[in-house]
Amino acid sequence: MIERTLAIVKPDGVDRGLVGTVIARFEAAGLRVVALKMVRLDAPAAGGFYDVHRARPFFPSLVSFMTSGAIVPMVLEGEDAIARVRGLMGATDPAKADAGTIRRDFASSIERNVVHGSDSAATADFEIACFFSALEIRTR
Ligand code: IDP
Ligand code: MG
Repeated sequence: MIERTLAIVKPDGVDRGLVGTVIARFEAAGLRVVALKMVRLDAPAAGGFYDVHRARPFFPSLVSFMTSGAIVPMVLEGEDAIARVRGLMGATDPAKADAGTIRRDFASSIERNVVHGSDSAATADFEIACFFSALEIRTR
C-alpha cells in the first residue's frame, strides 16, 4: 500500500551535516520526498510530539536534545513507507541496529540517534500534522 510517513533529521544529524546523507538513503530506497522544512522546536512542541513518552525517565533529556538545534522534518511517500523507513533507520539503540542502517552508521547513542520515523499509520497521521498542513504536501 502507498503510505506517507514522517521522518526527521534530529539536531545531531543537522549539526553533523547529515541532512543530505539521510535524505539520499530514503530516496535511493525509492521513497519520494513530498514535503520538507527546517524548524526549531520549543519545549512544549517537542513534549507534545513525544507525548507518548512523557512518563519515561528519558523524556526530559529527549526534550532537551530535540530542542537543542534545528531539525529537518519531511514527509516521505511510497509503498510500505512506514515500515521501510523504520528499516532504513535501524533499531533505536545503534548498538542493536543492523549493519547498513542509518543509526548503525551514524548514531552516537540511544538518544542521539540522528533520525526519527513514524511507527504506525495512526502515528504517521498525527506526526505529519505536527509539521505540515495539507497544502504543504505535494500531491502530483
Ligand atoms: P524510536 O525513535 O526508535 O521510535 P522510541 O522508543 O519511540 O524510539 O523513542 C523515541 C526517542 O527517544 C528515541 O529515538 C531516542 O532519541 C529517545 N530514547 C528512546 N529510548 C531511550 C533511552 O532508553 N534512553 C535515552 N533516550 C531514549
Ligand atoms: Mg518511536
